[in-house]
Order: sequence, then structure tokens, then C-alpha cells
Amino acid sequence: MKMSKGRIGRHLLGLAVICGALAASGAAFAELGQPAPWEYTLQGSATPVMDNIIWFHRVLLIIITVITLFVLALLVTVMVKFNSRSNPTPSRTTHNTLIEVAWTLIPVLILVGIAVPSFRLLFLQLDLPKADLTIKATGKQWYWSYAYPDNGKFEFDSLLACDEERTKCDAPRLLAVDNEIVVPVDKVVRVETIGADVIHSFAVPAFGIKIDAIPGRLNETWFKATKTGKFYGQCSELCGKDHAYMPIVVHVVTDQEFATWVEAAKKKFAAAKDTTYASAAESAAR
Ligand SMILES: [Cu+2]
Repeated sequence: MKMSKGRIGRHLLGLAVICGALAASGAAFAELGQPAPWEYTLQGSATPVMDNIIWFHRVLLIIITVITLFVLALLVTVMVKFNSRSNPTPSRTTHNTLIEVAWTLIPVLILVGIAVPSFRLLFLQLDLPKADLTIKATGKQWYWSYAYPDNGKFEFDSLLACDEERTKCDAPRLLAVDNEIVVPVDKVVRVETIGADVIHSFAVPAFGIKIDAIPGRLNETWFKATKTGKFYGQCSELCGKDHAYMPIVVHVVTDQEFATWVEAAKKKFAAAKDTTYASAAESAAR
């Protein structure tokens, strides 16, 4: 089958329009802070770190697309112009200094060009700014415990909630918890993570954070949520049979709402202290 150049062009244009429409609809249906059906891009951003991750991802995608198309064009040219039928007496050229220098130097320059924003992003993620509050997240088989050392030293367990009663629960499947992390908006939150039994991983896609919670070692990361709402994450290190059932929910609220929540939480979790899984395990170990 032979296709004219014009027809190929129209097909490619059609494909590009379909891809563009899919990308636009994917973004439109996605709700901030949670996964969406048929989503294939990154989750929307709610922190400066995630803004940077998305930017870097897009830049890399453009670079690798251009490189791939370039290599494809070279391959097609070789196949069409230099096959034995169209080029029966091949050239005996073995070296070309200019091309050899170019194919060494250009990839080096591309890699250096990628390294600069890559390191800038790494430093942004790993260089903790001065924190407004600290949360300690302890990964356990198979739930999370959170402590608020700066706000009254209360702690609580956060377990998967309302999975059997899907109809009563408006949270996304397998992502709701009974006790959510509550943090104020536009504040730098330091997250310390540790594992109580095996390695877990604390990850919230919309914040661009994912950090292992390792027994005997305190890890830390940070986020500054710039939007209010609920942001869902999951344990991201295979940690045993119920690994899929230990979600993370961060509820970002205003300063006022946070202060009110802290007061209520102090009372609620002080009363519940002896009945939490964390405390029960601790007293059992004593
Ligand atoms: Cu896990």
C-alpha cells in the first residue's frame, strides 16, 4: 500500500489531535490529590517540589522524544537510501572526524544540560528548609502511626477505613483512613519517617514525596502544601500481606482549622492513648 506524503501528514496530524485531546481530558477529569480512571500522567501538583518534578518530567519527555525521532529518521534513511537495491556499490568511507566529534560531544552536552536542573531538583528535595511543624510517621504492619511533637506530643494510629461500606464512603477506593494527618496550608512540614517492623515507604504523589521508613533509622523529608484539600498516598515499599491496605491521607486546612483540630486531637488521642495499636504494642513489649 502506498500513501502520499499529504495523506501521511494528515494521519499524523489526526493522531496528534487525538493525543492532545486525551491529554487534555486526562488532566480535566483528574481530581487534585488522588488518582483518576485512565490517568497516565503525573498527579496534579500541590507543592513547589511537585511543580518542579512535573516541569522536569516534561522537559525530559521533550528531549527523549526529539532524540528518538531523530534516531528513527536516521534508521529510516539508512533503510531506504542505502539498502543493496538502491545503493548497490557502497562507499568505502570508514572515518569522519567531524561526525565522530559531534556524536561524542552533543550527547555530553545534552547530559550536562539535563544534569543541571536534575541536581537543582535534588537539592530542593533534600535540603530541608526551616520547618513550621514536624510530623513523625511510623510505618507498621499494616498501618501508619503519626506523632505531632510540636503540637502537644499526641500520637494516633491511622488505619484503612470504610472499604466494606463503599456506598457510604466518598473517598477513593482503598485510600480512606480513620484518622487523617491534618496540616496547615502554606507551612513547611517536616516529615520524619521510621519503620517499626519492616521497611515501609511514605509517599504522597501530589506532594512529590516518597521516602522509606526503615527500622532503626530516622529519615526525613518535607512538603509545603499550597492548596487545601485531601491528598492521598500509599505505602510504597512492599512490606507484607496487607501492604496494599495502609493508605496515607493528608488533610490540608487553614491555620484556624488546624488550631481547632489540634485542640480537639489533644483531647481525643489523650483519652484513646491506651487503646491505640501503637501504645498496645508498646505496653506489650514492656
Ligand atoms: Cu507497604
